[in-house]
Formats: sequence, C-alpha cells, structure tokens
Amino acid sequence: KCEPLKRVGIIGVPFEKGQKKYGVNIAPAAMRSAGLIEHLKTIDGLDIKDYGDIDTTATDADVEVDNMAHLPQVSACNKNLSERVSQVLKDGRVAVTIGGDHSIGVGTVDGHYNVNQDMILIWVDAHADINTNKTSGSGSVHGMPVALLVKELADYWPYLPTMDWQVPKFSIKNLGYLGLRSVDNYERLAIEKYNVPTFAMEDIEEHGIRKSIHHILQVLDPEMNKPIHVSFDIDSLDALEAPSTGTPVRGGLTLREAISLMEIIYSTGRLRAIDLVEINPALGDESDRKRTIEAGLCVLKAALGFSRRGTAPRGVLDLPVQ
Ligand code: 4U7
Ligand code: MN
Ligand code: MN
Ligand code: MN
Repeated sequence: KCEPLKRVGIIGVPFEKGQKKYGVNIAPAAMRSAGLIEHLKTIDGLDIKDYGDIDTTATDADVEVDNMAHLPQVSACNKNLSERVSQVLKDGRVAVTIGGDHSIGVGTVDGHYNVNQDMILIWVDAHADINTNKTSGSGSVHGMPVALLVKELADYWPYLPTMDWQVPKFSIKNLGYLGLRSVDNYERLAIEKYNVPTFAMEDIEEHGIRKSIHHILQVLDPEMNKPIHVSFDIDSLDALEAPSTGTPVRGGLTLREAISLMEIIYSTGRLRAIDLVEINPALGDESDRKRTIEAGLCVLKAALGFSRRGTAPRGVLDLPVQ
C-alpha cells in the first residue's frame, strides 16, 4: 500500500468553448476567490503549488468539422493543458485541474498518459461523454472527450484538423464510469461493446458508493499499483447539491457519497490527477452558486486527504497545560 502524495499542483482552465452556455470559464477565478488554495492549505502536511491558468485565448482557425463546434480552440487549449499536466506530474505533484467545461478532459488525460502509461481513468459524471461527432446530438465537444481519448474509437472519427498533436493512445480497457444517469443510445452501445465497468445511479443505489468504487478499482487494477486519474464532472452530483452547472440532471450523487468516494480514492495513495469541471458560477442565483462552489471544494479536499474525523496536531501527545 503506498503513501498518498502530499504535493499538489493547481491548474486553472478558464475554457468554455466545449459547450454553449456562458460562464463555465469563470469557474477557476470563482474557485480561487472562494479560497481554493486557503482551503487546501488547511489539510495537514499538504504542499501546494499554483501553476496559474492555461492560455485559452486561441481564436477559431478556419476549420470546419461536421457537428463539432470550435474544434481549433478546443484543440489549442487542450494542447497547452496536456503539456502543463505532464509538467506538474514530472514535478512530483498531483495534478489538480479546475475547468472549464469537460472538453478539457482531453488535455488532462493526454498529459497524464504521456507521463504514466499505466494510468487508469475514473470518469465521475451524469453523462458518459463518449459521443463522436456522428453520434452527438449537440455538436458540443464536452460530450466527446472520452471518445477522442480512447484508441479503440480512433477509426470512428474523421480526420480532425488541428488535433495532430493528440494521438489517441489510452485504452478503453482502463476506463470506468460512476454516476451515470443520462446516457445517449450510441454511448450505451459503446459501453456495452467494450464492457466498460460502469456504476450508473441504479447500480450505486444497489451496491452503495463504497462497493461501487472498490469494484471498479478491482476490475481496472487488480494488483492495486496503477496511478489513478479522476475526471470529476460536478453534474455527477445531484442538481440539488450542485445547481450551477450547464447540464444538470436530478437524481444524482449526494455530496456525502462524492466525499466518501474521494476519501476512498485518496486512501489508495495512488491518485495522481483530478479534474473538477463544469462548475458554472453564472447559472442560478447567489445561493446556487455558493452551494455549487462549496460542493466542489469539499470534493477536492476529500480527494487530497482532508479527514472528516479531524486531525490531531502532529508530534504532539497531550493537550497544552496552563
Ligand atoms: B458533460 C450530451 F446529448 N450527451 O453529447 C451531449 F445529452 O461534460 C450531454 O458531461 C453532454 O457535462 C454533457 O451533448 C457533457 C447530451
Ligand atoms: Mn462531463
Ligand atoms: Mn456531465
Ligand atoms: Mn455538464
């Protein structure tokens, strides 16, 4: 059993072009001003380095791919992000990426894979995000990142101009899903065709969150020694827990389930990258916004070792005397 890494690197990705609503790009700033770094600093022994925000200012090149909006911008942002994630990991830190919409999962997973070829990926989401431009009903890339990443689906894409930097190398055999409850027909076909270990909400209902994550980890990594990447879409949480998000779905995870999930993953000592995406502070009212950001902070803290039981002061054996 390995000891959790106590060094983390924070990356902000103010990117919104993978979907259509305004505001998901302001999440990194909103999380920072809600005290992201200060909150994480309360975790015992954690060494935090802020790598700042990714440059997301690329303009749309003259490229049109059918039913795939803003591909050049998505591509440019993810290329920068992939390099940054690799750098953070090479610095010996857990890569904590704050999106941005979920199209940025392409960059985080690509960057992680380039450093750890044996990584496994846990996609925590209401949605499966495994549409191609042929199967997508929206044309929004935040519903496509998994399909772009996995090598088994490479032949289902047309040539994608500007994406030459990203060769799909990650195998779908190393992917698991948690929290699903809004899955498109062809997405379900892909999950069944490749037998992706999936705990949709009804499965979590049946087995509980602890057995669900333990089962996925057992299937993906029976030897229990592979680096773990968690891509956490805030809409995996119930819409009551996290209302400020672009594609909310009722009937999702409670915050307690998400915290429990993250505590278990932390306790493996193998968490190397976590994405927190799809928080949109521009949606809903002030209380929605606050609730959603707070939920995001709780999820990150649990993933990075915060204990709900509390932590006694280190090296101290007794209460202070008068
Ligand atoms: B998210 C959807 F059709 N499947 O492809 C699509 F329902 O990153 C939703 O998980 C995608 O929030 C949601 O547009 C993307 C739709
Ligand atoms: Mn998603
Ligand atoms: Mn989602
Ligand atoms: Mn969403």
